[in-house]
Amino acid sequence: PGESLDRLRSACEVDVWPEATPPSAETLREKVVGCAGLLTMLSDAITGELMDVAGEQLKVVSNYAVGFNNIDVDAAKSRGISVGNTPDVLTDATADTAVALLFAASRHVVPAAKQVQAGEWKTWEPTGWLGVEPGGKTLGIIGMGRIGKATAERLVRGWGMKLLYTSRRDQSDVDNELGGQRVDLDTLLSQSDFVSVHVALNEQTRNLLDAEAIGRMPSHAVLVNTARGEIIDQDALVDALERRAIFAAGLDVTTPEPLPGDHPLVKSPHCVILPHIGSATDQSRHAMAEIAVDNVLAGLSGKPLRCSVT
Ligand code: 8YV
Repeated sequence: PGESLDRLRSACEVDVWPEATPPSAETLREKVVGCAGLLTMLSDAITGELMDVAGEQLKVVSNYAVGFNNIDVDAAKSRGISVGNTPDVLTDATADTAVALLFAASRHVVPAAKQVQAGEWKTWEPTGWLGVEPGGKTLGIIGMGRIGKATAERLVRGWGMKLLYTSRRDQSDVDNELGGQRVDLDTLLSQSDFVSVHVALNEQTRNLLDAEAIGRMPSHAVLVNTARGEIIDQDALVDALERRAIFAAGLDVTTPEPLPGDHPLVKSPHCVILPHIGSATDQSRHAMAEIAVDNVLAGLSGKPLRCSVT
């Protein structure tokens, strides 16, 4: 957003990538040479090699996102480069998106609305567009971090859902405040009616939901992912949806992004896909930009970042 960019411009020389589509890896290599700071997005792969291509003056990489799986953080650390992200300010917007996807997928919102738009709605049908209801059912949250907890709060308080979750650590606040129960992934998948994914992408979570894991879900289950596409084995998801082995899926993230228009998930009437808009509110994106700029400016002056992951 413009104001944040103006603030950056008033403090340093800024070269902005002008196109909507991200630069190729080769263009990125050319662009980073001589930069002291990089303000990056998820689509920019910031490897150790790229840091070396940039040069020794590179002091900070500031990601315009809370996730930072596009950055080799260990390589940055070993080169004394600070890495920043934008947590907290997008928690509510992303949790809202998870809830929106859960309802959209559960109630056929997208194909039903498309039918109306196409002028194909002929009559009210007693058994047309039948969906599933979350009220009082079991919600499984995979990854009880900030966004997982905000999603659980909405659905437990608003819809009286029972809560199961996976987490690397004990979270007594979640158990006390939301009646949550920490379980292993297999238990969560087999006992939840609705599952929402909120883990960061790393080597432990890549393909966490593979064919075997998805196979544990009941056939009425709805799966939502606002985290990273790579956490779900997409071929296994296509197969499960085609066989109606789960009811529906709602995805804000896919592999790759964007998915080609003829991909079976895009074509599936049982899958709602959004173009990675989890944090896309005016409020969140402005707040994220402010943190990203603060992180660049702190890094350039050798100060601790406002939000650091190193
Ligand atoms: C960003 C996100 O908009 O913050 C994240 O991790 O996935 C989104 O909020 C996206 O990553 C663009 O960089």
